[in-house]
Amino acid sequence: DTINLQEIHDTLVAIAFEAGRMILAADPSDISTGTKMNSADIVTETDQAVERMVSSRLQTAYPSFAFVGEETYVAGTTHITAAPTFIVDPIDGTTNFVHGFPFACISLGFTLDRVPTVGVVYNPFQDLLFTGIRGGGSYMQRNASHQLPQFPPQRLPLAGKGDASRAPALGKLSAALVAVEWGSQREGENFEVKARTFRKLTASNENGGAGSMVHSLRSLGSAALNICATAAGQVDLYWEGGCYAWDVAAGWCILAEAGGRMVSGNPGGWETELDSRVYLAVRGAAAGQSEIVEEFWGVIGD
Ligand code: LIP
Repeated sequence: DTINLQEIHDTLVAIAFEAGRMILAADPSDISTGTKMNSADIVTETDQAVERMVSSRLQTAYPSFAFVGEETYVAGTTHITAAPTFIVDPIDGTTNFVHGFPFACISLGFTLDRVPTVGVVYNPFQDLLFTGIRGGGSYMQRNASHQLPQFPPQRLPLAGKGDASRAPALGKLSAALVAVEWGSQREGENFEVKARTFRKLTASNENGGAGSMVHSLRSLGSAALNICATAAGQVDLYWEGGCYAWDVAAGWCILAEAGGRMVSGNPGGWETELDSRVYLAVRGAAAGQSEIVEEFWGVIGD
């Protein structure tokens, strides 16, 4: 059987809009059912309800495909294989959702041979949709669920941010806007590396700091939206150590189709895997961006 990627894309977009309606209808003030690792690692009943809806829709539409979801993942037991697989984060940005900070999304990825092949990321608070199909480009659409003719999908990267088919110039690290996240891991060496890296990226060179002094750091609170912002060219880089495949699978396809690249957040990892946990997303065609990536790896490695 040949797999119809456009049909999968359309199915995922319809599911994303349904999930968006559930997320907007939920009351974030009284839905916290508990935490996972610590008080910064939050899960809500809405995360679980959205994942149940998504998995039942996908099970009906594509009964033979595998499904990996954040809320039903079992460490050590759930594996991403070469099979056609949906990789789903029902709410990426749960902390934002709980606080009513309007940056949260549903992230729906589809992989073939472990390669991100379709990606749909939808922020219902902004009605903002990002989509990508491998080989077919990636797009951003405003007022997406209303399908207003004055808001057609815009090809990524956005105008003025390069051309996905060429290698657009991306300056030095010191001219970059960089997305980072604190994540939910708040102790030990993992925390120290984050704190040290953020400091080195922002410290002024003039005062004897070892930093590259980027333009600034941004933490949107959603890995998937950070990757989409990188694909659009709204930020130049996004670094995080501690994500899972469901945080990145959809965005990965969207970024690659915008001419960007996911590499390892650890120095030297030009080739990286969906479940490597430590990522650096880079906008622009990867071939032209080795300098800024090496510069960033230098900051981590110091
Ligand atoms: C979270 C991300 C957040 C990131 C965390 C985690 P959740 O996902 O969106 O930006 O820092 O590592 O992945 O728990 O909201 O789905």
